[in-house]
Amino acid sequence: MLVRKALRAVTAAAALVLLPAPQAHAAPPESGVSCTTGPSFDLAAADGAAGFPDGNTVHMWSYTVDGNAFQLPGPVLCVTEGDVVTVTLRNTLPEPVSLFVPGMTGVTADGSPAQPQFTGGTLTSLVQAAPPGGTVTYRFTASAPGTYLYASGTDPAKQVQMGLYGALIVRPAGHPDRAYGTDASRFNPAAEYISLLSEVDPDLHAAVENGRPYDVTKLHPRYWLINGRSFPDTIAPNGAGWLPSQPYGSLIHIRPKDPVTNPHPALVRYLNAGDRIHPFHPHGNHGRVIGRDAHTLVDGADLSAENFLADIGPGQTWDVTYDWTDVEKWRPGTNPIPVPLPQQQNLVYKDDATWYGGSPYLGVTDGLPVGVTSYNECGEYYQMWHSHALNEAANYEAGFGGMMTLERVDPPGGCS
Ligand SMILES: [Cu+2]
Repeated sequence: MLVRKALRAVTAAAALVLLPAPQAHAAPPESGVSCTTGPSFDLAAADGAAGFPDGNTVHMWSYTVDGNAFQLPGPVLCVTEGDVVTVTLRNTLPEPVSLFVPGMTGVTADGSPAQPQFTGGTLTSLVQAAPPGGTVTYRFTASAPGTYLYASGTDPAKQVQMGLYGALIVRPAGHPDRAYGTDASRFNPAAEYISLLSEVDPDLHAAVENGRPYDVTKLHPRYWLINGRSFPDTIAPNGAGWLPSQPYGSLIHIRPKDPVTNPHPALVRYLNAGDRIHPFHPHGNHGRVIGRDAHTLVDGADLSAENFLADIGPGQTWDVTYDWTDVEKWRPGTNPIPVPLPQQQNLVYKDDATWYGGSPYLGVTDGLPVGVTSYNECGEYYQMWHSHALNEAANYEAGFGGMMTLERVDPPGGCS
Protein backbone atom coordinates (compact mmCIF):
# COMPACT_ATOMS: atom_id res chain seq x y z
CA MET A 1 0.00 0.00 0.00
CA LEU A 2 2.73 2.44 1.05
CA VAL A 3 4.78 1.49 -1.98
CA ARG A 4 1.83 2.03 -4.25
CA LYS A 5 1.18 5.42 -2.65
CA ALA A 6 4.84 6.39 -3.05
CA LEU A 7 4.81 5.27 -6.69
CA ARG A 8 1.70 7.28 -7.31
CA ALA A 9 3.32 10.35 -5.72
CA VAL A 10 6.45 9.92 -7.88
CA THR A 11 4.33 9.43 -11.01
CA ALA A 12 2.29 12.49 -10.16
CA ALA A 13 5.43 14.54 -9.57
CA ALA A 14 6.87 13.37 -12.90
CA ALA A 15 3.64 14.25 -14.63
CA LEU A 16 3.83 17.71 -13.15
CA VAL A 17 7.33 18.18 -14.50
CA LEU A 18 6.89 16.66 -17.93
CA LEU A 19 3.35 17.45 -18.97
CA PRO A 20 1.39 20.60 -19.49
CA ALA A 21 -1.56 21.18 -17.16
CA PRO A 22 -4.04 18.34 -17.91
CA GLN A 23 -7.12 20.49 -18.38
CA ALA A 24 -7.16 24.25 -18.45
CA HIS A 25 -10.11 25.25 -16.27
CA ALA A 26 -11.21 28.83 -16.72
CA ALA A 27 -11.50 30.53 -13.35
CA PRO A 28 -15.16 30.68 -12.28
CA PRO A 29 -16.88 34.05 -12.49
CA GLU A 30 -16.70 35.86 -9.15
CA SER A 31 -20.46 35.73 -8.80
CA GLY A 32 -23.33 34.23 -10.74
CA VAL A 33 -23.93 30.85 -12.28
CA SER A 34 -20.84 28.71 -12.81
CA CYS A 35 -21.76 26.04 -15.35
CA THR A 36 -20.43 22.54 -15.85
CA THR A 37 -21.28 22.25 -19.52
CA GLY A 38 -22.68 19.07 -21.09
CA PRO A 39 -24.33 17.33 -22.67
CA SER A 40 -22.30 14.41 -21.22
CA PHE A 41 -21.46 14.31 -17.55
CA ASP A 42 -19.42 11.87 -15.48
CA LEU A 43 -20.52 12.23 -11.87
CA ALA A 44 -19.66 10.40 -8.68
CA ALA A 45 -21.85 10.16 -5.60
CA ALA A 46 -19.35 10.71 -2.80
CA ASP A 47 -18.99 11.76 0.80
CA GLY A 48 -17.16 14.77 2.19
CA ALA A 49 -17.74 17.65 4.54
CA ALA A 50 -19.18 21.15 4.51
CA GLY A 51 -18.16 23.93 6.87
CA PHE A 52 -20.44 26.54 8.35
CA PRO A 53 -19.76 30.05 9.67
CA ASP A 54 -20.04 29.01 13.34
CA GLY A 55 -17.05 26.71 12.88
CA ASN A 56 -19.06 23.48 12.70
CA THR A 57 -18.20 20.88 10.07
CA VAL A 58 -20.87 18.45 8.89
CA HIS A 59 -20.51 15.12 7.09
CA MET A 60 -22.25 15.38 3.70
CA TRP A 61 -23.00 13.34 0.61
CA SER A 62 -23.06 14.99 -2.80
CA TYR A 63 -22.67 14.58 -6.53
CA THR A 64 -19.25 15.63 -7.76
CA VAL A 65 -17.61 15.69 -11.16
CA ASP A 66 -15.96 12.25 -11.14
CA GLY A 67 -12.27 12.69 -10.38
CA ASN A 68 -12.67 16.20 -8.94
CA ALA A 69 -12.73 17.17 -5.29
CA PHE A 70 -15.93 16.80 -3.27
CA GLN A 71 -18.35 19.70 -3.71
CA LEU A 72 -21.70 20.73 -2.25
CA PRO A 73 -24.13 21.08 -3.95
CA GLY A 74 -23.59 18.97 -7.07
CA PRO A 75 -22.28 20.77 -10.15
CA VAL A 76 -24.62 23.11 -12.03
CA LEU A 77 -25.25 21.08 -15.19
CA CYS A 78 -25.86 23.28 -18.25
CA VAL A 79 -27.22 21.91 -21.53
CA THR A 80 -29.12 23.21 -24.54
CA GLU A 81 -32.65 22.33 -25.58
CA GLY A 82 -32.55 19.31 -27.89
CA ASP A 83 -29.31 17.93 -26.44
CA VAL A 84 -29.20 14.21 -25.77
CA VAL A 85 -27.92 14.32 -22.21
CA THR A 86 -26.03 11.46 -20.62
CA VAL A 87 -25.18 11.34 -16.95
CA THR A 88 -22.96 8.47 -15.83
CA LEU A 89 -23.21 8.12 -12.08
CA ARG A 90 -20.53 6.18 -10.19
CA ASN A 91 -21.54 5.33 -6.66
CA THR A 92 -18.79 5.47 -4.02
CA LEU A 93 -21.33 5.53 -1.15
CA PRO A 94 -22.27 2.52 0.99
CA GLU A 95 -25.86 2.18 -0.27
CA PRO A 96 -27.68 2.39 -3.64
CA VAL A 97 -28.13 5.96 -4.93
CA SER A 98 -29.68 7.40 -8.07
CA LEU A 99 -30.18 10.61 -9.98
CA PHE A 100 -33.74 11.72 -10.60
CA VAL A 101 -34.83 14.83 -12.53
CA PRO A 102 -38.41 15.75 -11.60
CA GLY A 103 -40.33 16.79 -14.71
CA MET A 104 -37.93 15.20 -17.20
CA THR A 105 -39.59 12.57 -19.36
CA GLY A 106 -38.19 9.81 -21.56
CA VAL A 107 -35.30 9.00 -19.23
CA THR A 108 -33.48 5.72 -19.78
CA ALA A 109 -31.14 3.99 -17.35
CA ASP A 110 -28.43 1.78 -18.89
CA GLY A 111 -30.45 1.76 -22.10
CA SER A 112 -33.81 0.66 -20.67
CA PRO A 113 -36.73 2.91 -19.84
CA ALA A 114 -36.13 4.26 -16.34
CA GLN A 115 -38.75 2.84 -13.99
CA PRO A 116 -39.51 3.09 -10.29
CA GLN A 117 -37.89 0.22 -8.41
CA PHE A 118 -39.65 -1.96 -5.85
CA THR A 119 -38.00 -4.22 -3.30
CA GLY A 120 -40.31 -6.70 -1.60
CA GLY A 121 -43.33 -4.68 -2.73
CA THR A 122 -41.97 -1.41 -1.28
CA LEU A 123 -40.98 1.52 -3.50
CA THR A 124 -37.25 1.89 -2.89
CA SER A 125 -36.20 4.13 -5.77
CA LEU A 126 -37.95 6.50 -8.18
CA VAL A 127 -35.46 5.46 -10.84
CA GLN A 128 -32.80 2.79 -11.29
CA ALA A 129 -30.04 3.17 -8.73
CA ALA A 130 -26.34 2.44 -8.89
CA PRO A 131 -25.33 -0.15 -6.28
CA PRO A 132 -22.38 0.60 -3.98
CA GLY A 133 -19.28 0.51 -6.18
CA GLY A 134 -21.44 0.38 -9.31
CA THR A 135 -22.34 2.73 -12.14
CA VAL A 136 -25.54 3.62 -13.96
CA THR A 137 -25.91 5.79 -17.06
CA TYR A 138 -29.01 7.94 -17.49
CA ARG A 139 -29.93 9.33 -20.89
CA PHE A 140 -32.66 11.76 -21.88
CA THR A 141 -33.38 14.45 -24.42
CA ALA A 142 -33.52 17.93 -22.92
CA SER A 143 -36.73 18.67 -24.75
CA ALA A 144 -37.90 21.75 -22.88
CA PRO A 145 -35.93 24.75 -21.57
CA GLY A 146 -36.08 25.75 -17.95
CA THR A 147 -34.64 25.18 -14.49
CA TYR A 148 -34.64 21.62 -13.14
CA LEU A 149 -33.67 20.13 -9.84
CA TYR A 150 -31.74 16.88 -9.86
CA ALA A 151 -31.56 14.77 -6.72
CA SER A 152 -31.37 11.23 -5.49
CA GLY A 153 -34.61 9.35 -6.10
CA THR A 154 -33.55 6.64 -3.66
CA ASP A 155 -34.58 6.98 -0.01
CA PRO A 156 -34.87 10.74 -0.65
CA ALA A 157 -35.88 11.67 2.93
CA LYS A 158 -32.39 10.59 3.96
CA GLN A 159 -30.26 10.94 0.83
CA VAL A 160 -31.44 14.38 -0.31
CA GLN A 161 -31.05 15.66 3.25
CA MET A 162 -27.51 14.23 3.13
CA GLY A 163 -26.77 16.51 0.15
CA LEU A 164 -27.51 14.56 -3.03
CA TYR A 165 -28.93 17.43 -5.10
CA GLY A 166 -27.98 19.95 -7.75
CA ALA A 167 -29.31 22.21 -10.51
CA LEU A 168 -29.79 21.48 -14.21
CA ILE A 169 -30.26 24.38 -16.64
CA VAL A 170 -31.73 23.72 -20.08
CA ARG A 171 -31.20 26.78 -22.29
CA PRO A 172 -33.40 27.41 -25.32
CA ALA A 173 -31.66 26.47 -28.57
CA GLY A 174 -29.88 29.47 -30.08
CA HIS A 175 -30.87 31.80 -27.25
CA PRO A 176 -28.67 31.58 -24.15
CA ASP A 177 -30.04 35.02 -23.23
CA ARG A 178 -33.57 33.68 -22.75
CA ALA A 179 -34.99 31.50 -20.00
CA TYR A 180 -37.66 30.14 -22.36
CA GLY A 181 -38.81 30.40 -25.97
CA THR A 182 -39.40 34.06 -26.74
CA ASP A 183 -37.87 37.44 -26.07
CA ALA A 184 -40.37 37.87 -23.21
CA SER A 185 -37.97 35.79 -21.08
CA ARG A 186 -34.82 37.63 -22.17
CA PHE A 187 -32.32 38.42 -19.43
CA ASN A 188 -28.79 39.75 -19.06
CA PRO A 189 -26.52 36.67 -19.36
CA ALA A 190 -23.90 38.49 -17.27
CA ALA A 191 -26.42 38.59 -14.42
CA GLU A 192 -27.67 35.01 -14.13
CA TYR A 193 -27.88 33.43 -10.69
CA ILE A 194 -28.71 30.14 -9.00
CA SER A 195 -30.25 30.06 -5.53
CA LEU A 196 -30.43 26.38 -4.60
CA LEU A 197 -32.06 26.16 -1.17
CA SER A 198 -31.57 23.32 1.30
CA GLU A 199 -31.42 22.55 4.99
CA VAL A 200 -29.08 20.53 7.18
CA ASP A 201 -29.96 18.66 10.35
CA PRO A 202 -26.48 17.85 11.72
CA ASP A 203 -27.87 15.11 13.99
CA LEU A 204 -29.00 13.08 10.97
CA HIS A 205 -25.62 13.59 9.32
CA ALA A 206 -23.74 12.52 12.46
CA ALA A 207 -25.96 9.42 12.69
CA VAL A 208 -25.19 8.47 9.08
CA GLU A 209 -21.47 9.13 9.59
CA ASN A 210 -21.40 6.90 12.67
CA GLY A 211 -23.76 4.19 11.44
CA ARG A 212 -26.47 5.01 13.96
CA PRO A 213 -30.22 4.94 13.24
CA TYR A 214 -32.10 8.19 12.70
CA ASP A 215 -35.83 8.89 12.52
CA VAL A 216 -36.34 11.22 9.54
CA THR A 217 -39.73 12.28 10.91
CA LYS A 218 -37.80 14.04 13.70
CA LEU A 219 -35.91 16.25 11.24
CA HIS A 220 -34.74 19.47 12.87
CA PRO A 221 -32.72 21.65 10.48
CA ARG A 222 -30.04 23.81 12.12
CA TYR A 223 -28.36 25.15 8.98
CA TRP A 224 -30.17 26.87 6.12
CA LEU A 225 -28.20 26.94 2.90
CA ILE A 226 -28.12 28.76 -0.41
CA ASN A 227 -25.91 26.92 -2.91
CA GLY A 228 -24.44 24.84 -0.07
CA ARG A 229 -23.36 27.79 2.06
CA SER A 230 -24.94 29.80 4.85
CA PHE A 231 -24.56 33.53 5.47
CA PRO A 232 -22.11 35.23 5.57
CA ASP A 233 -20.28 32.62 3.47
CA THR A 234 -23.03 33.07 0.86
CA ILE A 235 -21.60 36.45 -0.18
CA ALA A 236 -18.05 35.15 -0.62
CA PRO A 237 -17.00 34.72 -4.25
CA ASN A 238 -17.40 31.55 -6.26
CA GLY A 239 -14.42 29.31 -5.60
CA ALA A 240 -13.41 31.08 -2.36
CA GLY A 241 -10.26 29.32 -1.14
CA TRP A 242 -11.45 28.98 2.45
CA LEU A 243 -14.56 27.05 1.36
CA PRO A 244 -12.89 24.31 -0.68
CA SER A 245 -15.92 22.00 -0.83
CA GLN A 246 -18.56 24.75 -1.25
CA PRO A 247 -17.65 26.44 -4.54
CA TYR A 248 -20.81 28.47 -5.23
CA GLY A 249 -21.54 31.91 -3.79
CA SER A 250 -24.94 33.54 -4.10
CA LEU A 251 -24.23 37.28 -4.14
CA ILE A 252 -26.60 38.96 -6.62
CA HIS A 253 -24.29 41.48 -8.32
CA ILE A 254 -26.13 43.83 -10.66
CA ARG A 255 -26.38 47.39 -12.01
CA PRO A 256 -29.43 49.66 -12.06
CA LYS A 257 -31.84 49.17 -14.93
CA ASP A 258 -31.09 51.57 -17.77
CA PRO A 259 -32.83 51.60 -21.15
CA VAL A 260 -29.52 52.02 -23.00
CA THR A 261 -26.70 50.52 -20.93
CA ASN A 262 -28.54 47.81 -18.96
CA PRO A 263 -31.94 47.13 -20.52
CA HIS A 264 -32.41 43.46 -19.55
CA PRO A 265 -33.08 42.12 -16.06
CA ALA A 266 -31.07 39.73 -13.94
CA LEU A 267 -32.38 36.16 -13.78
CA VAL A 268 -32.44 34.24 -10.51
CA ARG A 269 -33.17 30.53 -10.78
CA TYR A 270 -34.49 29.33 -7.41
CA LEU A 271 -34.57 25.64 -6.60
CA ASN A 272 -35.67 24.06 -3.35
CA ALA A 273 -34.02 20.74 -2.51
CA GLY A 274 -35.18 21.02 1.09
CA ASP A 275 -38.10 19.95 3.16
CA ARG A 276 -39.60 23.39 4.02
CA ILE A 277 -41.14 26.25 2.08
CA HIS A 278 -38.75 29.19 1.89
CA PRO A 279 -40.38 32.60 1.35
CA PHE A 280 -37.69 34.48 -0.54
CA HIS A 281 -37.60 38.20 -1.05
CA PRO A 282 -35.17 40.85 -2.19
CA HIS A 283 -35.16 44.31 -0.66
CA GLY A 284 -35.44 47.35 -2.92
CA ASN A 285 -37.62 46.07 -5.75
CA HIS A 286 -39.86 43.09 -6.31
CA GLY A 287 -38.99 40.18 -8.57
CA ARG A 288 -41.07 39.02 -11.54
CA VAL A 289 -41.90 35.32 -11.66
CA ILE A 290 -41.53 34.26 -15.31
CA GLY A 291 -41.32 30.47 -14.94
CA ARG A 292 -42.30 27.68 -12.57
CA ASP A 293 -41.04 24.09 -12.59
CA ALA A 294 -39.52 24.55 -16.08
CA HIS A 295 -42.78 25.92 -17.50
CA THR A 296 -42.86 29.40 -19.01
CA LEU A 297 -45.28 32.01 -17.71
CA VAL A 298 -44.47 34.60 -20.39
CA ASP A 299 -44.53 32.94 -23.82
CA GLY A 300 -48.06 33.41 -25.12
CA ALA A 301 -50.40 34.81 -22.50
CA ASP A 302 -48.43 36.80 -19.92
CA LEU A 303 -49.02 34.95 -16.65
CA SER A 304 -46.01 36.47 -14.91
CA ALA A 305 -46.46 38.40 -11.68
CA GLU A 306 -44.42 40.80 -9.59
CA ASN A 307 -44.18 39.46 -6.07
CA PHE A 308 -42.82 40.73 -2.76
CA LEU A 309 -42.19 37.10 -1.84
CA ALA A 310 -41.45 34.01 -3.86
CA ASP A 311 -42.65 31.05 -1.78
CA ILE A 312 -40.31 28.35 -3.03
CA GLY A 313 -41.84 25.00 -2.07
CA PRO A 314 -39.97 21.72 -1.65
CA GLY A 315 -38.99 20.31 -5.04
CA GLN A 316 -40.03 23.45 -6.91
CA THR A 317 -38.04 25.66 -9.24
CA TRP A 318 -38.91 29.31 -9.87
CA ASP A 319 -37.42 31.62 -12.49
CA VAL A 320 -37.52 35.20 -11.28
CA THR A 321 -36.26 38.26 -13.14
CA TYR A 322 -35.11 41.28 -11.24
CA ASP A 323 -34.51 44.92 -12.17
CA TRP A 324 -33.13 47.40 -9.70
CA THR A 325 -34.60 50.84 -10.14
CA ASP A 326 -34.09 53.86 -7.93
CA VAL A 327 -37.69 54.25 -6.80
CA GLU A 328 -36.86 57.29 -4.64
CA LYS A 329 -34.97 59.07 -7.47
CA TRP A 330 -31.99 59.88 -5.28
CA ARG A 331 -29.55 62.32 -6.91
CA PRO A 332 -26.46 63.71 -5.21
CA GLY A 333 -26.86 67.48 -5.10
CA THR A 334 -30.51 67.71 -6.13
CA ASN A 335 -32.17 64.92 -4.13
CA PRO A 336 -29.58 63.37 -1.82
CA ILE A 337 -30.47 60.48 0.44
CA PRO A 338 -30.84 62.07 3.88
CA VAL A 339 -28.00 60.62 5.94
CA PRO A 340 -27.61 62.25 9.34
CA LEU A 341 -24.20 61.68 10.92
CA PRO A 342 -24.63 58.51 13.00
CA GLN A 343 -24.74 58.46 16.76
CA GLN A 344 -21.74 56.95 18.45
CA GLN A 345 -23.76 53.87 19.46
CA ASN A 346 -24.32 53.14 15.76
CA LEU A 347 -20.59 52.95 15.06
CA VAL A 348 -18.36 49.95 15.64
CA TYR A 349 -14.78 50.36 16.85
CA LYS A 350 -12.52 47.50 15.95
CA ASP A 351 -8.92 46.99 14.83
CA ASP A 352 -8.04 50.69 15.24
CA ALA A 353 -10.82 51.63 12.84
CA THR A 354 -14.26 53.12 13.17
CA TRP A 355 -16.89 51.29 11.15
CA TYR A 356 -20.18 52.65 9.92
CA GLY A 357 -22.68 50.40 8.17
CA GLY A 358 -24.49 53.19 6.30
CA SER A 359 -24.33 53.20 2.52
CA PRO A 360 -25.50 56.68 1.62
CA TYR A 361 -25.10 57.28 -2.09
CA LEU A 362 -25.11 55.01 -5.11
CA GLY A 363 -22.00 55.98 -7.04
CA VAL A 364 -20.75 58.57 -4.55
CA THR A 365 -18.40 57.60 -1.76
CA ASP A 366 -17.94 60.85 0.15
CA GLY A 367 -19.72 62.16 3.21
CA LEU A 368 -18.72 59.61 5.85
CA PRO A 369 -17.90 60.78 9.35
CA VAL A 370 -14.24 61.57 10.08
CA GLY A 371 -12.30 58.48 11.13
CA VAL A 372 -14.74 56.02 9.62
CA THR A 373 -13.19 53.20 7.62
CA SER A 374 -14.92 52.62 4.30
CA TYR A 375 -14.69 49.29 2.55
CA ASN A 376 -17.12 50.41 -0.10
CA GLU A 377 -15.34 50.08 -3.44
CA CYS A 378 -17.08 52.59 -5.69
CA GLY A 379 -20.31 53.74 -4.11
CA GLU A 380 -22.09 50.42 -4.59
CA TYR A 381 -25.27 49.67 -2.68
CA TYR A 382 -25.98 46.54 -0.64
CA GLN A 383 -29.42 45.27 0.22
CA MET A 384 -30.73 42.14 1.89
CA TRP A 385 -31.93 39.17 -0.14
CA HIS A 386 -33.18 36.42 2.12
CA SER A 387 -35.71 33.91 3.33
CA HIS A 388 -38.41 35.82 5.19
CA ALA A 389 -38.83 32.92 7.61
CA LEU A 390 -36.49 34.64 10.02
CA ASN A 391 -35.78 31.52 12.07
CA GLU A 392 -33.82 30.51 8.95
CA ALA A 393 -31.59 33.60 9.23
CA ALA A 394 -29.42 31.72 11.71
CA ASN A 395 -26.58 29.24 12.02
CA TYR A 396 -27.54 26.64 14.62
CA GLU A 397 -30.16 29.04 16.01
CA ALA A 398 -27.64 31.89 16.37
CA GLY A 399 -28.41 34.92 14.23
CA PHE A 400 -27.37 36.48 11.92
CA GLY A 401 -26.70 33.88 9.28
CA GLY A 402 -28.40 31.12 7.39
CA MET A 403 -30.52 31.44 4.29
CA MET A 404 -29.53 34.96 3.45
CA THR A 405 -27.45 36.76 0.88
CA LEU A 406 -27.04 40.30 -0.43
CA GLU A 407 -27.69 42.08 -3.64
CA ARG A 408 -24.88 44.36 -4.65
CA VAL A 409 -25.92 47.22 -6.95
CA ASP A 410 -23.01 48.90 -8.68
CA PRO A 411 -23.26 52.50 -9.93
CA PRO A 412 -24.84 52.82 -13.41
CA GLY A 413 -21.43 53.06 -15.09
CA GLY A 414 -20.13 49.94 -13.32
CA CYS A 415 -17.40 49.63 -10.73
CA SER A 416 -13.91 50.14 -12.09
CU1 LIG B 1 -36.34 41.40 4.34
